Amino acid sequence: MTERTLILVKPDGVQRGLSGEILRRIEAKGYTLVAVELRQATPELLEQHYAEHVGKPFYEPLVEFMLSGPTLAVVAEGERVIEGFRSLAGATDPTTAAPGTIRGDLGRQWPTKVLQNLVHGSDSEESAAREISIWFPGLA
Ligand code: IDP
Ligand code: MG
Repeated sequence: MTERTLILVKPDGVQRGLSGEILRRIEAKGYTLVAVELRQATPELLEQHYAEHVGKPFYEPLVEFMLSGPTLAVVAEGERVIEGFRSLAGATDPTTAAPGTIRGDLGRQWPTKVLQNLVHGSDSEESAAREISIWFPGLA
């Protein structure tokens, strides 16, 4: 099967009306949308999704931020899409993310404890399989 990744337009992106622009960039790059669904996250789902960050200083602010509004959950497909979407997204810190990337072009620092950086993308094949099964159990 062709590689798949889990992408989230986080609540800041949805609230700012950037869902369409972000989907446009994924499609313009040539990846295929397999699933797109507007969802309200729950604390239980986020604890699974962000398992690697539980206990870190930014974990509680991260969960609060991710609960602040709906998230657009996306599965995209294509050769090397995991690496390719991370490249489209740019670095974690939106202030220094390269121009041309989603975070670099559309994101900035806000006076919040957690970095609001518009998107999530799986970082490995293992994470992608795990995260797709969390957000879209029917696709796994
Ligand atoms: P990633 O989203 O680029 O993969 P991760 O290290 O997996 O970055 O962190 C998950 C999310 O937690 C980030 O996207 C960002 O919203 C937030 N975050 C990560 N590191 C920090 C930090 O040092 N301070 C505040 N928020 C952070
Ligand atoms: Mg990550």
